[in-house]
Amino acid sequence: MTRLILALDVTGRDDALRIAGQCAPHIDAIKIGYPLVLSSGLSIARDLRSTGLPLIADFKVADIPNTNHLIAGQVFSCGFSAIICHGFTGSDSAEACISSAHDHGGECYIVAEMSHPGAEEFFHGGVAERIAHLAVRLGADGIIAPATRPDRVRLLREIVGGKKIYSPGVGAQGGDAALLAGLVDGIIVGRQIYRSPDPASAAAQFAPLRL
Ligand code: OMP
Repeated sequence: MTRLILALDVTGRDDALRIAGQCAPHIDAIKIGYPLVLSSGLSIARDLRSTGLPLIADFKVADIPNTNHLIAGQVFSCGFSAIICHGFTGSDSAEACISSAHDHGGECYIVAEMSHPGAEEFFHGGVAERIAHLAVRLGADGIIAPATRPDRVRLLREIVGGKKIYSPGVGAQGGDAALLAGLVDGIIVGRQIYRSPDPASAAAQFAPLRL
């Protein structure tokens, strides 16, 4: 089964709650980050908990260990079940997020390679592979890897083995969900769903992946 994670990057509380409510039967988790939290406040996380779905905090945390620890503590005290952090900051910073997540009974995902074209400038040449190894070594719950480059996901899968891979970049960024089926544990989809005139139907189109 490949999970469907809705990237709820809208910038209004009402839109967020409406779209989340409509999509809830067709998705497995909701990911929120700066666009929604900066526009609506962190309390939106509490409101979204009424969907009953796991909430993933995508703040791509990338600071010194102490600051990472403080950020992760706030995230988990708001009821999130997982946090996404960067790995390029090094093992001590990543470890601060992982240990905070686990102390709160949550999960931590490390960005191994990003999905946009510019990601190739720094994540290629061995960096993504090193970050994936770091995620394994530190006991992260999984990695983020690009749906826009299934060949890279395949390579990173060899490194992380049975750890989870969540993959953004389907739809608006050009990634094809069918190429990820069986390869990743979840696809992260934003605009293709929340910009649709019928978000529930747009989410329901991914139903075959979730079987
Ligand atoms: P759409 O391109 O609208 O489907 O949204 C993709 C979502 O995944 C957005 O919330 C991005 O911030 C996020 N994302 C990426 O697109 N690429 C990455 O490499 C990593 C992420 C992420 O960590 O979720």
